[in-house]
Formats: sequence, C-alpha cells, structure tokens
Amino acid sequence: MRSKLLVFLALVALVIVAACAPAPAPAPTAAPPTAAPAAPKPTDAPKPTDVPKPTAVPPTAAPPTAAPKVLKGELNLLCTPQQVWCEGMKKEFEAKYPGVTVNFIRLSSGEALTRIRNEKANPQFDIWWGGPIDSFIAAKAEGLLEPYKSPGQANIIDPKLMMDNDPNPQWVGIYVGSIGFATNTKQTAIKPPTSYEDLIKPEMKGQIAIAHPASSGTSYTFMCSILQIKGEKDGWEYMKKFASNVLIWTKSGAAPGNNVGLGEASVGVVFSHDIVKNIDVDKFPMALSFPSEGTGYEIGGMGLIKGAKNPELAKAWYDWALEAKTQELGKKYTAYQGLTIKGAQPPKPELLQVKLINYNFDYCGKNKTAFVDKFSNEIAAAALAK
Ligand code: S7P
Repeated sequence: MRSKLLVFLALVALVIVAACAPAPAPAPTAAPPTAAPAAPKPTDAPKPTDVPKPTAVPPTAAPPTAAPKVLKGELNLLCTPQQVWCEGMKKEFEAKYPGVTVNFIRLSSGEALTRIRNEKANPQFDIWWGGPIDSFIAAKAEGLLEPYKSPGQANIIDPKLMMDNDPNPQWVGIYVGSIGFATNTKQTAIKPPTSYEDLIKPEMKGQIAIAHPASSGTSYTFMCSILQIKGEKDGWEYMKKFASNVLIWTKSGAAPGNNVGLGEASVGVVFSHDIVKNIDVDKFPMALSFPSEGTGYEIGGMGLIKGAKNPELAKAWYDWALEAKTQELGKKYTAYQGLTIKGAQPPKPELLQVKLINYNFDYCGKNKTAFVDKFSNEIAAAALAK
C-alpha cells in the first residue's frame, strides 16, 4: 500500500513539472525580406501540382515614355525657296510646336550668303533652309555654318552626294532640281531650245530672261554647268555670247518663268520644277525643254548658322525637315523638287529622268565667289553697258 502511494506521488510530480516548463519559441512565419529563398533540395522537387505561385514582384516605375519636347521661343529662319513654300513651312512647324514662332526672310542664295557673311559677328538667323548647296559649301569654307549630325541623315537616299561627308557635317540636302528652259508657246518664232548652242544663236538676241548669278543660286547653277561642260576658257567665252542675248536679268531664280509666261521674254533659264509650277499652277502658255548635252542640277541644302542664338529650335527644324512626311509637304505649297529622304514620294518623278551632267558641287561651291566676281566685273557689266 505504501509503495502504491509513492508511485502515485511520483506521477503527480512529473505532471506538475511538465505543465510548468516554458513553451518552445514559435517558428518564424516570414523569411526576412533580404533572405534569398532557400534552394530546394534535389530530393524536394515539387510535384507538378505544387508549382509555387509567383511571388509578387514589387511594382517598379514604368519606363518613362519619351515625352515630346516642349519647345518655346522664336526661330529665325533664312529661307531661300519660293515665298509660298517658306510661308507654308513656317505654318506647319508652328502647328507641330505651338510654343514656337518662326520669323523668316526670303532671300535668294547669293543674297543669303552675303547676309550671313556680313552678320558673322552677330548672327541674326538660326538656320538657313533651301537654295543650291554650292552656296552652303561656300559658307562652310568661310566658317559660317555650325556642324550638326541629325538622326534624319541616316535616311538620306544618296549620302555620298546629298550630304556633307565631313565627320562634322555642316550641310545636308533637302531636295533635288535640274535646270530647264521655259519657252512661251504663244510666240511662234522661237522654238524651245534643246541645246546650249541654241541660246547663243543670233535669233535669240533680246529674247532671254535669267537671274543674275550674283544674287541667284539658279543662275549660278546654270553658269557653273557651262564652265564644267565647256571648260573654263570656252565656258567664259560662251557666257559672254549668252549674256549678250539676255534681255532681262532678274534677282530671283524663278522670276524669269513669270517674264516668259507673261510674254515679256521668249525663253527663260529656270529650275525645271519652277517651270512645271508655271505650267500647272499659273497656267502660263509655256513649254519645258532641256539641253541634249545634259543639264546642271542642284541639291537644295540646309545648314545651321554658326553662333545662332536659338540652336535648340534650329536643330528641331533641321530634324523635322529630314522627315519624309515633311519633305512631301512641298507639293502642297507648289514646290515640285525631287526629295532626298528614303520613302518620301517625289511629286514629279519624271523630272528625275532627265539627262544630267556630272555636276561637281565642291568645285562650284569653292569657286563661287571668284566665278561670280569674274562674271559681274567682266561679262555682265559689259553686256548691260550695250
Ligand atoms: O523655287 C524653288 C527654288 O527654285 O528656289 C531656289 C532657288 O535657288 C531660289 O533662289 P535663287 O533666287 O537663289 O535662284 C532653289 O533652290 C529651289 O529649287
């Protein structure tokens, strides 16, 4: 009996000790945030149904979408193509960048070059848009342009021909045009010329209208074509005979088209796309012809002015002018040049089919001042004096 009591007391004591022992620490329920998940042991491969749910990735900020640049200010544009196109481009650019006002002045190529040369110390323009690149090459040689490589230059159709291949390019081509002859079809005595020789025949005396090459890039393109086709010696002789047949010297290259259309002259030497505009839009009685020897042509250029006060706006224009859609706007403003950007649809593809000479832009650009001076002093002065 006594031993049974001892066993009973021992059991009670054990129960009391167990009940009073401290509880085990709870197992952690969440891994510390930095802890890398434990790699499953090779034997612990989850069964197909045990695919762990993707752990929620904390949301990261969406990549910033390139917000269109908000540009503000005034862009001063030196514009050499026709007034209508300059006005149209101003309107289109301001619609794209409502914070920007475009102020432009339309000047012929030679005038534009003189202007930026005279303003070199205090440039009034930010960008020069349009006009044959001979003048841009001349401007580059005089240190008047600012290098810029626009992303759009990657899309130029013929980069060797249509852009400055300097590692720091200073101009780019925005259109292409060839010299043609405009003839008034109401007068029947003069047939549309088909050769340079036709222009210096005696019957052509007092019949021709052309711009002066000192002011006009169009006329300079014609003169430099002659100097290349005939060589300088014979070329200057030709220019003397040609000048003696000229009736009207204009300032702007496209103006002779109007003289011919209105019957003030029989034949005009003008860019062919401007003649097409005279025929299609102005409805002038006019025929377009080309010299069978091959005709000179222009690459219309664009360049930033060195020391410009609004370079950011100028670069925005530059980039925009190299978009295919922008180039296609020319047609809307009666400009029918060929285009320089891949994918842009030229308004008059037939104008690109004419026989061209191998025009050397570098030669004509670098010699522009000397050739214009020679013509002005030795030829035009004598022709005007007669
Ligand atoms: O009409 C457009 C266009 O013929 O005008 C430019 C032309 O050179 C105008 O200026 P000029 O008075 O200097 O001749 C050409 O670049 C363009 O194709």
